[in-house]
Amino acid sequence: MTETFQFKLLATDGKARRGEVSMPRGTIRTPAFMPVGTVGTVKAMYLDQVRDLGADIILGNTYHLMLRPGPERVARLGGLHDLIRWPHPILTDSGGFQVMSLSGLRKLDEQGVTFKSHVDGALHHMSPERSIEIQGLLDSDIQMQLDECVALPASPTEIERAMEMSLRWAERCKVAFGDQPGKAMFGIVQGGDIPHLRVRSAQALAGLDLKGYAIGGLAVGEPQDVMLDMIDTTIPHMPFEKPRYLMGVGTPDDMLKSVARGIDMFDCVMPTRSGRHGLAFTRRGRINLRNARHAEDTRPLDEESNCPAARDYSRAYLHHLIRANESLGGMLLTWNNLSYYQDLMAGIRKAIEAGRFADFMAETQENWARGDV
Ligand code: PRF
Repeated sequence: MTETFQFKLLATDGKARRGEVSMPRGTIRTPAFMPVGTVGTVKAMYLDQVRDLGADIILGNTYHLMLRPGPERVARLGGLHDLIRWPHPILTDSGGFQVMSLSGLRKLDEQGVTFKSHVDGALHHMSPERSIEIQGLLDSDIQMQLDECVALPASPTEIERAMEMSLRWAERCKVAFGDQPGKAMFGIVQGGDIPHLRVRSAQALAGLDLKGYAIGGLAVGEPQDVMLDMIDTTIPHMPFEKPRYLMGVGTPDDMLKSVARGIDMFDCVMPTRSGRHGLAFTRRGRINLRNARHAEDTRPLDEESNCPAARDYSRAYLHHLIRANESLGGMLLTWNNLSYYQDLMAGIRKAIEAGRFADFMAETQENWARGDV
């Protein structure tokens, strides 16, 4: 823990990095996976459990929290950390991406976005300055610039327009954020699947000297190899001594391949959302507990796991709970999945420290391929 926001690189192994992001509320061991706590809850989990699994930071969403319960109310209630009982670091996404995916978007221009709430249909406006103001009211430790993320495929003109506007919004967010030594505002590289636009975006953001940088606009409909190519194109133009965050990614395989390319931080709804839908991530790959073949399988998901959800409950029972739509089914599978994701990141960190990340990656992938029989 430190008074100021800092990033320290502890070890590298090829392009993979082992580091620490420190701030007054705590230290994030990187590579890190941030569980998604959209509306102030990591769905189906107690935050004590999330902490016990090894999470150093969780993510919250400006868009959801501005609609409900509202940022001014959160501030009156003592800030997001106190409200949800998570005293450790919180990163908030800025809202642009969620406006795009969830609301009836009404208007997007240089000023910001006007959108219709998915909760009650009311019209709201969010500018880059208001996004930062909201993230401040939430008392978020790592705040994201407002950006425009274009779903792929998209036309080069559209991708370029959105990327250039996101750059101008980054400057406005930087001014709005000002000087807050214990906190950080990250810029977001956009540019779709067009290499020279990615380079332009990364270089211009690097010139703003922000405390960290994200890669956005990926995992939005393109194949994995396109995503990995864009990461390869972008990273050489991102500052080496700042944390790099790949937004909304991903599967365990996406994360291994991205760490291999120099990514430090991830967030994704996959372990939580797919857990509630009956999908389990394990050392031996994915298991869909809805499938009838599990109906009388007395084995646990993984007898070697430290997580009770993985170790102590039969697949037959998990299958029954999921089929019967019982909340315990989603709770147990979310617990299993977040445990798997955090264990994977811990394994990655250890492997980088030991200089054996490539071997760790190959072994992990072999185990997935071997399957669970
Ligand atoms: N921008 C923001 N949040 C995001 C994304 C983005 O491009 C993505 C893309 N995968 C996920 N979350 N602000």
